[in-house]
Amino acid sequence: MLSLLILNGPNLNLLGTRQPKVYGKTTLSEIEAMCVSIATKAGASATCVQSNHEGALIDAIHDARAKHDGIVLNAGAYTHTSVALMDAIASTQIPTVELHLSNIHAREEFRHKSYIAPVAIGQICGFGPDGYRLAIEALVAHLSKA
Ligand code: CA2
Repeated sequence: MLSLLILNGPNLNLLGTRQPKVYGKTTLSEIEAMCVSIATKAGASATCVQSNHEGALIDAIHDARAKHDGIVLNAGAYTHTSVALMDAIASTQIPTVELHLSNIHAREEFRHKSYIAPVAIGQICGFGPDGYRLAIEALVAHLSKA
């Protein structure tokens, strides 16, 4: 059975509690429960991890080499700054889907740059929590082809 890591970065633990106009009212726990259910329906398992720390996210990507077949990554603001996260994905070569709740290309200029995009198999953004479903389905389809 395919094993997926759903990895969420800084501040995403606050989902549903602040800035509902930008990020919606759904909590991270609700999103994680949805991911497990969607992965199960797609014939995969999903492990959900969130950290506010860049190094912990890098460790989770390294650990995924031994445990998971693919990653859905919402790196939060580290998307726009972290060469280290980019290098972690590139060096482990784990198929990774970049995911954002908001449409980063329709927001401030600094959010248009993604260090994750060049090493991801694809990017999904702008669909809110439903983006996690799209990302899981796309990742499972990609891994099933491989
Ligand atoms: O749209 C996304 O998913 C983002 O990755 C979210 C990041 C942002 O820096 C990226 O540009 C796009 C921010 C996550 C902050 O999450 C919060 C949730 C609730 C309240 C405040 C922040």
